Amino acid sequence: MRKYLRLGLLLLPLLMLWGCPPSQSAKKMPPLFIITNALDTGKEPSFLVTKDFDLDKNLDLVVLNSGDHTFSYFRGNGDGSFKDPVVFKTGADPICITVADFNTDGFPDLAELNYRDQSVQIFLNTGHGGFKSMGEVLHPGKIPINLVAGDFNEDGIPDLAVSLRYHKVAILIGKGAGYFNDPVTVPMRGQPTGLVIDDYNGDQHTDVAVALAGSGNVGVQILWGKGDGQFEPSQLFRGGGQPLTIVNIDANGDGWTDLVTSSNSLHAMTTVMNNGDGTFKSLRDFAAGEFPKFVAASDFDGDGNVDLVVSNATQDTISVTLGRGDGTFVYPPVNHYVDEYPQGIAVGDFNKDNLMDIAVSCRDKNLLLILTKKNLQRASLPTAS
Ligand SMILES: [Ca+2]
Ligand SMILES: [Ca+2]
Ligand SMILES: [Ca+2]
Ligand SMILES: [Ca+2]
Repeated sequence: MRKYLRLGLLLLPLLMLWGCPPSQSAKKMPPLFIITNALDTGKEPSFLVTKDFDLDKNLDLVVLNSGDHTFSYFRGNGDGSFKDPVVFKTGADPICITVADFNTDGFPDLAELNYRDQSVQIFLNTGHGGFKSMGEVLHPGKIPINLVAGDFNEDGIPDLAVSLRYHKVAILIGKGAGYFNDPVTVPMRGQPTGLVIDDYNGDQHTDVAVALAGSGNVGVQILWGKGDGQFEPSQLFRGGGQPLTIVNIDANGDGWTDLVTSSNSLHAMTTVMNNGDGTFKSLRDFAAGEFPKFVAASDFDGDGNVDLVVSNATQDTISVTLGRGDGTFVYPPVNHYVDEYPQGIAVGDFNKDNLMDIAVSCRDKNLLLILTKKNLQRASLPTAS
């Protein structure tokens, strides 16, 4: 029985391909990036963040190794290469990480979510090329899924918002020095998955945008921040079929932050436009690759319009979808073959050529790949004067 099930799962993508032949006009686009570095990680690397953690002006990387309950910290050399990683032990099944300076010493710290332990752990940046786990383990609530940091009560200390499977978002107010108050929950109209922060209504208070997926209501809900750590949940907005990932993007350049969600099971992405009056309008879904896992936004071709990069887990590709600047995106996306089961994506200028690069974790090969700009790389090198 199991064997047939597995066979069925293998055939499923094929059947889906037969079911939806690519459109005749869809021509192949030349890749924008090439793989210029491959770094060894721990087991099953997943979620990935980039930041200059040691303040040497070179971007660094932190990747969660979900398979061996650790994270790897790679310090950047500023030329697209990285030092050998330092590895830190997490709780069981780390799946998500957020960066903020929790003890306000100037060095960015980490908050990391452990799915099986249903816990959040804080790792303070020692400033000497490492992190130190806070002894205290936070318990935000039952089945935490995702987390994000922001200063919700405007006291200068970062706070946390954690999505909980059973229709809640937990808010943990930071007390400084890496400590937090007990969680306070806000009820949601569906099962929250991904969440991001920004000021979506221009009242200078940080809000939280939450994707809702699962068996009940689906879409996007905003938690309007009041500036004192409390939130007012918005109505439910349409925001994709089963949105699991959500990113901020000003898709039409009007200064209001819009959202893009990706629906992993439906191979679709959705732009959710911010009307600027506290409401949002979702545009027609557009195609992603197979099983889009993580999404990041940046202007990759330098035309001033924000583009998207998506990891297509079962296709072993990442695709760059170019933005038109009006909330819509060019079809087909530009595909780049990476390695097996790409997951986490981070975007930054790792080699300091003023062009955006991409880092992607490949789960089944325990690799972190660095992709840099293909053609312009040489030409943009500074010339001797
Ligand atoms: Ca650095
Ligand atoms: Ca710090
Ligand atoms: Ca705060
Ligand atoms: Ca606001």
